[in-house]
Amino acid sequence: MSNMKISSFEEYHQVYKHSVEQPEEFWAGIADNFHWRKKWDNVLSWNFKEPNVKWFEGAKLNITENCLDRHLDTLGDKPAIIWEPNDPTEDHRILTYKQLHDKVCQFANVLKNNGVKKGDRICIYMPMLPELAIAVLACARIGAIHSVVFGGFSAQSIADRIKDAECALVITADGGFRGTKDLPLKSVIDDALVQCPSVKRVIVLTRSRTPVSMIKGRDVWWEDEIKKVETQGSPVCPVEEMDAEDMLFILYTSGSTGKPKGVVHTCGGYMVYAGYTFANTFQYTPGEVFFCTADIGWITGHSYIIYGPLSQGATTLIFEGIPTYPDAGRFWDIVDKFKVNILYTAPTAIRSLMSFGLDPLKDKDLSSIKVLGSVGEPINEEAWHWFDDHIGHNKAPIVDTWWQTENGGHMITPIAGITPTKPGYATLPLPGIQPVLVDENGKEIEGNGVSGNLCIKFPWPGILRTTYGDHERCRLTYFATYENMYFTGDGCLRDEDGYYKITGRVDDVLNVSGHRIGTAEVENAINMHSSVVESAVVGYPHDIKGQGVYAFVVSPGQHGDADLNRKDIIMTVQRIIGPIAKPDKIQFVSGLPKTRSGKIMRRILRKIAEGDTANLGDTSTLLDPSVVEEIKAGAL
Ligand code: 7RM
Repeated sequence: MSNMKISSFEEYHQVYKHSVEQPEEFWAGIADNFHWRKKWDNVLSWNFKEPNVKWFEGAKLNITENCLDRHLDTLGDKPAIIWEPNDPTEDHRILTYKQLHDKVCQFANVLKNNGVKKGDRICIYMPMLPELAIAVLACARIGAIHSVVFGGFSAQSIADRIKDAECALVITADGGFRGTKDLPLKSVIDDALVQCPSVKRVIVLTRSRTPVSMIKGRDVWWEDEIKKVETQGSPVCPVEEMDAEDMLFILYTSGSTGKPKGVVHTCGGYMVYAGYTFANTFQYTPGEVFFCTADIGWITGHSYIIYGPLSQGATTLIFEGIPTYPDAGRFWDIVDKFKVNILYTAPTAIRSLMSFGLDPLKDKDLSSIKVLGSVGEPINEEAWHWFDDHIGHNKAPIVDTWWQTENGGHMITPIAGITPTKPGYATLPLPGIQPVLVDENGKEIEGNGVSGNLCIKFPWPGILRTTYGDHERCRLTYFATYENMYFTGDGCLRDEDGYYKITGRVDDVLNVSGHRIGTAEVENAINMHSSVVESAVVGYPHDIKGQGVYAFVVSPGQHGDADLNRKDIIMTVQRIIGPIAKPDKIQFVSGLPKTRSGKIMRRILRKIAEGDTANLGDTSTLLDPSVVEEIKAGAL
């Protein structure tokens, strides 16, 4: 399994060169580190025009055989999952590889008993429990396609995702705990399902034992279903033999239009890429404890809580709660308690914890930490240094990993202890990844000390294959802007040494606390409020969240005062999308700055939201330049 790991900077250069000159040979060598029921006939066939990308065609595998079965002989009694509850006084749980294997088999049999077949889509809406990982792996084991929806999404968002994928079954829990909050998960699902006739069955795990309605013929308890398969005898569930290019999962993500896209990953390529990047970036060695603080509802959780670590026989830590509960020392308590060796978190969490000062670090033993990781958004230098000084004690390399839902795994990142780090920089591409910077005309910008739009010019095994149910949308979003390239939507700088620094999105996508949110999505939600005529949403720099959501809203027929109307609009966004998209600032305006052709000039609104009203640039093409003065005067 460790044949994939690069062990020196010199080797990095050699391997990188090989990966560009002989990509098929390179990736076949990586793929040889996994268990295939049948090897591939062809490593790669591709064109970015349609697009049509196929990795390891003809190969047969099951990702859970790679994550579970193949480790049983050597690691059966070693911990696969360590689970830490929200409430520190509740007991933690440890599942060995053997126990996890048995539980996945059991629940896979539950799914089969409930009529689930290969290719069916299953929506999972659960708290951060081992059972969430079990549900995901059970789907993968029988060839069902999981679509995990993050717990912070509303009933409406869940319904949209269930309908888009035509899910047949939902897996949820009665409720969940996060900090001081009780999340009413089943109740949210009940609201969503009013709109979803495709769902015939809901499996409900007990966690919070908040009262829930259980509809006869539709809703069943997880524990009852487990009892049924237990009485049926054998806990084994043979794996479904999957084609490398069969779908593994759908994960919805925001883009510049109003409707989230269902990013599709397939079995073979995704497995290879999640495992390869996990092993290399973090330089994981057997026995280490790996703690990724992301939620399994995001791609980071899919690749670096579940599939990456388990495919490499690692011990992965799942934390149910939040960094600040019961206090801002919680992460450090967990590191201390389980002797965490690798901690992978987000800049927004680091900035939030920084704001509590060094008190929460007192008496916490962080000496187990060997590697630190950052993901989700650009990390500012102040946060980078705080992480380095106070958490890593200047001894743990920080891997600033740049990648996207669509990429499946790390793309541009330091390799811990092997390649150099640089504060604020994702640094160098992993072997197999060919980044390019392009100008507005799609011309490649060569040399160093340059910046442009970041594209990737050659496929890698973890690239998305399509957007569910709408291949044309996949082509238009990622492959049509620049010919023969995958367009990331990110701006990027390549410094004099050839190191990459991601500067942020160049499209209408915000990154709020590491969550991707489309401005059009938020505008649609705001516009659903009865008093609103139109709105424009932009991002502004926010000390903790990275970006905050600033909404300019035309709302003539208000009920009550402006403050109440603001709260009504926020409630509307919470209902339509979920709490993660709530505007931080709402400014009521009498009109939006538009060009004569009716296009909103967001550039001007962005400047005003940033507080940079001194140089708004050319406003002469505006239909009514006077609205700009009004908006400037009322800026929040
Ligand atoms: C993993 C994840 C993707 C977007 C991406 C970037 C931003 C992610 C970094 C980063 C700077 C990083 N997937 N982003 N990681 N920007 N440095 N290390 O977050 O699909 O949810 O978001 O996040 O803009 O395009 S995602």
